[in-house]
Amino acid sequence: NDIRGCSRGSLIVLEGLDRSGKTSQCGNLLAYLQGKGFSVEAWQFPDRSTSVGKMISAYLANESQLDDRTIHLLFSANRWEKRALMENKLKSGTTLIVDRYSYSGVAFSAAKGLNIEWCKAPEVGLIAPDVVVYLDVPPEKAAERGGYGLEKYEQLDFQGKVAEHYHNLLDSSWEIVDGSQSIESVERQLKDLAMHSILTCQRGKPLTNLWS
Ligand code: FDM
Repeated sequence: NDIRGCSRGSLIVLEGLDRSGKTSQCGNLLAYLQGKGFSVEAWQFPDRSTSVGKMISAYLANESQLDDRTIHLLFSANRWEKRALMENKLKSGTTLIVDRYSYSGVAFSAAKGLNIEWCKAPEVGLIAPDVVVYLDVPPEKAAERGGYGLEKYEQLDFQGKVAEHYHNLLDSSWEIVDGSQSIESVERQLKDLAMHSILTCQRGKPLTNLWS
């Protein structure tokens, strides 16, 4: 069993409130890792390109109404429809930088008042991230950054509830990065965390499933 021959990629997830800077940091990290010669892709959830993703997108744009549990399960299904591809990519050595994952799923639905265990259940069996980076920005500060757009969840009081639920989900696989620092400083910490995770996976860390 030649570790070099079958070394796998790392599953790196970025989480945070809307306007926490996640999406631009994912882009920066992608460019950095590509520059280092790694096989790497940037993904995001929801993946709006699939038919489930289009239903989610219409919901977020307030073009359709769905019951809270229905939309929760669609977000989850949107991850399930990508699970096999995700596993193949990781096993073939590609690192994935993923903008939002199951933690968004739980934090946003729990913020509406749904039971947390109920919210976690459909996520069980998805691939567990190797590292979850939480870009920590106070909701008030996130709201100041150019303001929120018109999507469903982009309101200060709701984002405050989401932040509380994110904090309840924190465990030892999370790395909290203070998103109020300069972009460069956040970027530097992300690079270090990503490199560390990639090396750990190359050395044979096994893939595991949520919810662990
Ligand atoms: N969102 C995202 C959820 O409510 N559940 C989920 O499972 C995911 C992945 O969808 F407000 C919310 C979070 C955000 C919205 O996300 C769209 P982007 O990152 O703005 O596309």
